[in-house]
Amino acid sequence: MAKYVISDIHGQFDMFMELIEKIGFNKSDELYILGDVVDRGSYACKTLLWMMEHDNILPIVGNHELMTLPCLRFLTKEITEENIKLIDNKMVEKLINWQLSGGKATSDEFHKLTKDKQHAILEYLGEFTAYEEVEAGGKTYLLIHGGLENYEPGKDIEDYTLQDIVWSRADYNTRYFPDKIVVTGHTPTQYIENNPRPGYIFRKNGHIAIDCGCNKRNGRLASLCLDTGEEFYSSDNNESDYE
Ligand SMILES: [Mn+2]
Repeated sequence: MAKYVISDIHGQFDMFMELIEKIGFNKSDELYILGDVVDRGSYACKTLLWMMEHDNILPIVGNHELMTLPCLRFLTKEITEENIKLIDNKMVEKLINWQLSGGKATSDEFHKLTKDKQHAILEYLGEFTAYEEVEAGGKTYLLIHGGLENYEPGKDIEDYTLQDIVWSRADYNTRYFPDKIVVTGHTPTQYIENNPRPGYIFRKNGHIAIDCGCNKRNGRLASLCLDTGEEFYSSDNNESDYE
């Protein structure tokens, strides 16, 4: 039995399946998904439906889930007088932001599904947790999507807001906890300054960054085994960049 992490799948179902095979994922393993399953790529719903069938997959929320869930909930409402009143500026702004962030792919796929599957996906997205803390290979790992905005040494993880955890960028120059390694997605390692291996897993100062930019041309999806530190990669993305 082993514990694995994967982050920022962004609708790349084939890369996800490739990694699942590479790590030999089975029933006794645990796989933590660090958010941003949805948007940009074409198969976010297919990925979510596959994840839902495995109760040893533990999803953590990313900023794209935070954008997607209220929009999909809104778009599945019937057009009634009461629901039309919900179309205020805030809702319109949410829909626009989501569309600008690659939401169209998710929305298009979602609306081809049966009502039952749509309902199951909305429910599942609502169950993603803010963070997970796990022990593996004699180490303690804190798994979050983004970073720790408003960081203070000794501050308990419970005292950060969801916005702090999900939307901010990790500060790789700051060791957040003396006794814990923080594993994050959200920032493709291609964008980390002075990274000697852009597009591959990055480790520094008690940080491990695992988003290897699978939606980018020449990017890939990564998985890390927390027990052994072994890295696994999908094949490279040969399609055009998604930004
Ligand atoms: Mn993100």
